[in-house]
Amino acid sequence: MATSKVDPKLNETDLRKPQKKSGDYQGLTRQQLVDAYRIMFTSRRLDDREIMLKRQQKIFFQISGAGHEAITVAAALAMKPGYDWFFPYYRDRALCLGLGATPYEMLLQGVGAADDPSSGGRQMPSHWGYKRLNVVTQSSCTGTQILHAVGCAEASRYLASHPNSAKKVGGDYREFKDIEFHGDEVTYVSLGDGTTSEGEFWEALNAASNLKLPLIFLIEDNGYAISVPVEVQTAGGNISRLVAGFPNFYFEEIDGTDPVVSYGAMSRAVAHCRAGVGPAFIHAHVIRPYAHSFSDEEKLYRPDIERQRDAARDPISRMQMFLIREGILDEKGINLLEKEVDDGLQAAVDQALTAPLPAPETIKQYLYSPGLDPTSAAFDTLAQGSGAASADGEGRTSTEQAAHEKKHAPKTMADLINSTLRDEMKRDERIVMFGEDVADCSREEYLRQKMVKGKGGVFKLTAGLQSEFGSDRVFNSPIAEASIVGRAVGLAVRGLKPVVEIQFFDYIWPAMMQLRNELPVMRWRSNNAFSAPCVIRVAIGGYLTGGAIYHSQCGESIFTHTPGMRVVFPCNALDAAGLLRTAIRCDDPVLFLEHKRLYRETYGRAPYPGPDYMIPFGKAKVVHPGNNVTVITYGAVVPRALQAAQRLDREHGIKVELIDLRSLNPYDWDAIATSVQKTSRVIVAYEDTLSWGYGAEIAARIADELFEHLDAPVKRVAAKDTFVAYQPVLESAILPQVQDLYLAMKELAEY
Ligand SMILES: Cc1ncc(C[n+]2csc(CCOP(=O)(O)OP(=O)(O)O)c2C)c(N)n1
Ligand SMILES: [Mg+2]
Repeated sequence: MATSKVDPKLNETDLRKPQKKSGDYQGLTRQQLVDAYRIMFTSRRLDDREIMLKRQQKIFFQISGAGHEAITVAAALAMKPGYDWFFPYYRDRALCLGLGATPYEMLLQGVGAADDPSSGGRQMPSHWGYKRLNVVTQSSCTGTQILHAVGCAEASRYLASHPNSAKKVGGDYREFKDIEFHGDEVTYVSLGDGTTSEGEFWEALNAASNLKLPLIFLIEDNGYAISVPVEVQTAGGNISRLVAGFPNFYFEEIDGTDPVVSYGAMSRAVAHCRAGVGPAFIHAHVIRPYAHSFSDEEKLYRPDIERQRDAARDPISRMQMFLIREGILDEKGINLLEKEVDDGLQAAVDQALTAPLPAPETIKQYLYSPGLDPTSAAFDTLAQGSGAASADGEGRTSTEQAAHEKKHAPKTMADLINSTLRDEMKRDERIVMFGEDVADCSREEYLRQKMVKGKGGVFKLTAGLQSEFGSDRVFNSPIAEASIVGRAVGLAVRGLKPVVEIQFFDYIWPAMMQLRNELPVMRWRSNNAFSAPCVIRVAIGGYLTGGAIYHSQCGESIFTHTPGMRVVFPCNALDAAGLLRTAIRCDDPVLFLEHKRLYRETYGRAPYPGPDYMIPFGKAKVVHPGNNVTVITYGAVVPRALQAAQRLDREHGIKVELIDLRSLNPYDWDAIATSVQKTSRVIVAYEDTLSWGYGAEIAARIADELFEHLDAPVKRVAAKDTFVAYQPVLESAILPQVQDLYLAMKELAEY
């Protein structure tokens, strides 16, 4: 770990000057040029070898970096592996070779070998990920990586100004998250021309520009996205023209098939970013001499004439001719180099084809942290003051007594979430918080001059945190949900702990790609080389009388259906505090669902449980003991089911065992099974729409594993299969009410 300062001698004008002096090859030595050619040629030949292997069905997919070798090898030469950070895409074979990945390692991914360093046989080839080189695991989704790169660049900035946060600490996720950083490190992200159409690209540009991040965007424009030409993707056909208005950027548009030109541009981009003055955008025009992938037949949409035009710019032959023309290598030298490459590749292929395959028993390995289990006893602590006789006020002065009473007064769920966040931020400098409106006030001077009190969230859950911990730890984000989650992924990959907020569950959907395909998959797909433990807090749910369709949604089962994601859903203040702390300290991504209706409810208030109170995931709570009917539920249905159960007891002496699951993935099967074995009758009740919901899984498992213990059919009580309407009469008819629960319980008890 080291930090270094920005070079004060560098200024904008110097940085922008092209250093073109004939013969100096933009600062590259003759040896570096030969090395560059070796890498480019290796990259192309490796693509050719893989294509052959695919034809022979020895590997199962192929996508090439052909035509992109010059700009990507230039990027490798201009940057530092294991120091800078890389978020490449599938065409970046030459980048990875240039940084130090070997052909053998790449072939291991092709065959899906156990020792494939990128994924252990879990991802397609060309899905790079090399921990030692800071090449971060990537998915197949076009564009998701751009937001990770933004988060990574933000982490660089944050760590430089909070160096102590990088210290290793035992007892929580930090034990498993080593942080290394350098004050002037630069992040690289690449993408194709077609991918610039993704919203995530624009969200990333906006953030990088606004925050002046040390981040290089490399657009590898080969003119096509599979079969769709660039003028269909990009208004006017040229992305450089569209992005030119973003402030703080260093821009260049270049011929990316020329390695020397490419190196010059990449070096200037790196210098701009290292100087800390803002991001860079290199738009490199390249070619795509092969089809999109092995599965694509490009003759269907590209005539020969186009391909011939491209062939004249092929970076491999251009570089070869350049080396000969400049007298750097003669034909003999070229032949020798190429033979060496071919021989090396043959050996690598032979070795990769006999590499051991991953064992089927390992399929679930690394869905979650292997180091820290949030269901374990380490996360089971007592609430402060619990069990002690706190009512005894003897010997206190009246002021002390008032303070004592205030401290021990019951707090709402909103209060205790706020105090948990505060306590954790105090304890752990790696925590950063952002989201829409989470800051007290973005215009800090208003706070400083005490002109305003500050907002701190639309529900005020983060109130006061910016004022206490600073604007680089708690800040507002643009209204861009994908970017909230995507940036969190990038920060978490670097070892920080983002605790971000999605303002309303109803608006989580723009982040769905990140929540489904990135956040919970990082660890599994990289075979534990990377992970992104962070907390996504989401205000969820209805019963608001007037919340309507877009402020009442649930939908938790969509996320419990995603392996790798922890999902918790507390229903009272104490559980919210205990589970949130576990969420923050654990080493997995957690979706933390906060019911809006319960934020300030009288039900479930509790005194402040202290700064270390934790509840392990996967532990249900029996809210009301009974032996006639089991009701399994969570969230805002808990207090409603409790009312129904109490009434049933009062009126009919029927004893309902009410179980609050509290965490939905993992969930407490033992508690369910124990209760069902006792009562033989079970209802699963939840606020979301009935069909295909969380209850379906629980009901199916009960039917499967507890069938012989049942005396009645498994019932569900849930919302009607429609949207939540605005008019309270409709809302009441749609969401499950106390009366619905009461009737279902009674009916089942009498079955
Ligand atoms: C979000 C998403 N949509 C669609 C795809 C399918 N797909 C894979 S590559 C690709 C084209 C990408 O084109 P471009 O960004 O120009 O990169 P190139 O392959 O040309 O280098 C598409 C549509 C995907 N992987 N991800
Ligand atoms: Mg393209």
